[in-house]
Amino acid sequence: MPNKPPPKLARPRIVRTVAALRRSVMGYKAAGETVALVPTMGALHDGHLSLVRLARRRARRVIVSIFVNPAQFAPHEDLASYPRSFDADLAALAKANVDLVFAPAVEAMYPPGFALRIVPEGPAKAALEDAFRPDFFTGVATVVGKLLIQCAPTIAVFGEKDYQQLKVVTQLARDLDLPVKIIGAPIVREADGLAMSSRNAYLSEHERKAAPTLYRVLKDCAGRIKRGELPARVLDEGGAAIERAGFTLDYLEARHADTLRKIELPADAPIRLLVAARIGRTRLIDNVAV
Ligand code: PAJ
Repeated sequence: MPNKPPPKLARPRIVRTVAALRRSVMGYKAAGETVALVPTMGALHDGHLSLVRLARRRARRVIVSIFVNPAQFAPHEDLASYPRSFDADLAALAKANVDLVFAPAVEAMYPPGFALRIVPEGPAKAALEDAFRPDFFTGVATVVGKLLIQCAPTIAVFGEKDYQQLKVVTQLARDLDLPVKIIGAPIVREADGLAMSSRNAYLSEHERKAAPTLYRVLKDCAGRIKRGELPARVLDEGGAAIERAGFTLDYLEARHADTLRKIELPADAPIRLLVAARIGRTRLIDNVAV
């Protein structure tokens, strides 16, 4: 028997303009197909690909957007050095059976004369990421609002890795009456517990060794709070352990998992612990359920 050739992977269609995107989406919709959108900034890792796999299971057509969104970077942040790996991303997305990759240029997303900002409140003003990156969620809400309107997906998948972002986007879709279901996907981690992130590439060997401390401390704090210890005390000690590992702590907080409001007692469930800390030139975030 002749060997069967390996299954041919259809390359995803690559689309650079909103007009071309709309033509494809209209074709899907005319055929009665459901559409999932997975927004990304590229430099794809297995965390991103887990979102794509979830989307693949939930919709007939999967669109992945790759757009490093200047509007969500502050002037001192890493827009210029943000990792870009379009060819590798495309190969991974072909393997994941993605139908369409929307990769607009900055001018396609923000043409000359562009004059809108979506300024979210509620979960965007929880005094977590917003306290350290004041314009970040305006940039995120503006671009995600545009992407949801452009792609008109049935569902859109976001990672719990960016837990506050997931809440902001859920609220955005609700407040704008967008007919899309926002789905949260669990955090994918390296073997040693470090949450996968495009920014992990910035870590030196030494910093990379220290980085799993964040997850270790989160898990330890979650266990102690679950057993009834007071969150304030547990988190104080956790914060100190994170700083001993070489980090500068931005925050380590216990919040209500749905509303992000501050909680004081272990009984204020469900609780989510969220952390942000800097090591060298890299800022890492992570979170766990209690
Ligand atoms: P980016 O950092 O590329 O992440 C894209 C999506 O992947 C987000 O929903 C993020 O939460 C998810 N993700 C990242 N690391 C993950 C991990 N380890 N496990 C599970 N999911 C993970 O987040 C953004 O881009 C941007 O802000 C964007 C939403 C695209 C708007 O510009």
